[in-house]
This record gives sequence, C-alpha cells and structure tokens, in this order.
Amino acid sequence: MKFLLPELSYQFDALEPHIDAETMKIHLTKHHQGYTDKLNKAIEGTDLENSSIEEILSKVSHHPAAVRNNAGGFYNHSIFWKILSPNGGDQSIEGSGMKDPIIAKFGSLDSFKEQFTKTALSRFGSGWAWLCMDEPEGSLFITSTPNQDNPLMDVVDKNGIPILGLDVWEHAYYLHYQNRRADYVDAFFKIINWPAVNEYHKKASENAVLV
Ligand code: MN3
Repeated sequence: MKFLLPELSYQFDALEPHIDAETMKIHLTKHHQGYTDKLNKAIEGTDLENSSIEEILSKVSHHPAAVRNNAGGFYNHSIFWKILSPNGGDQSIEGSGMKDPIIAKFGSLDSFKEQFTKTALSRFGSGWAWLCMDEPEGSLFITSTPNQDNPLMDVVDKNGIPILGLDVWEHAYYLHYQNRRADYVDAFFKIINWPAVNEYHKKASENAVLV
C-alpha cells in the first residue's frame, strides 16, 4: 500500500465537546480509510504509483475521477487532523508565528474568523474551506472547494498551498450538530492548532511537502 492512513496524535474523544468521539472515529476509520484504500486501488499498476501525492493532485485533470476524489480525500483529511488539537483555539495563536501573518492579511483574528465562516457557510453541499498561501507572493487567502477537491489541484479557480482546512461535509458534523453547520464552524475555531498551522505555513514558504 503506497498511501497510509495517518495516526492521530490525540484520542477520539480529545476534541469533545467541539467534535464528538463517535464522529471522529467514523470519520477517520471509515471515511478517511475509505479514501486511502480507494486511492491505492485507483493507482495500482499505473505510473502514479511512483508519484507523490502533490504530483498526483497538481495534474489531477489528467486522471480518472476515482483518483481525483480519493487523492483529494486522502490529502485533505491528512491536513485536517493535524491542524486540530484539544489545546488549540485562540490562545494557541499567541507565540505560534501565525498571529502576525493573520493580522497583516485580515486585520484581526476575529475578522479572519468572520471571512472564513462566510466561506464555509456559503459552500453549497459538500466540500472544504481553506486558508492558503499564495505562490509565489506568500500572502494568505481564504477559498473553498467542492467535494474532495483542494487548492493544489489543476481544476480549481485559484491555486494555493493549503495550510488550514475545514471539512464541511455533513459526515464531519451531522451526528452532533445535525444541520447546524454554523455551530460546527464556531466550535472549529476553539480547536484550531495554530502552531501546526504555522508549521504548514513555514513548509509552504520553503516549498516543502506538507503531507
Ligand atoms: Mn470528511
């Protein structure tokens, strides 16, 4: 198996009450595992077996839909787990290295949250909201993608390197929040692991691979 399901650095119940243990367990062991297995199956015996996930994503328009959907699903969730932490939230941005870039771009953390929320809530159906680094300018921007697409793919309007992502598929929140996506987005801000976002920001600046 080329691509492996990552291990969480916290327990399934660690993010409660913001994300419940049952949702975390199903999300990782069923959904993310499913994308990972189907990605491995889709590339089996093809040239893509020798490609990095970034290479696959950057030329995804040339590949079958099964590669696009499952490479995206594999990558997006790998980022998502990393930028969550029971010790996250507003206080974790202090000293993380992300406070200055956020304020420089959005004016304040609250203003970032407002814009990110608007993007997450206006994504119709299933998809993701992202904070990305523009290349080569290095500035930050917020965007959204449908399904399991992401900003590294050659099929999106605006490319960028994702440094923070929020899964807004119903499977990410429906057990606990039902149709209340806005409450889920609010809760997400309380568990953002800003030092981990900063690590991705640094890697993006150095053109290093994220996952
Ligand atoms: Mn998901």
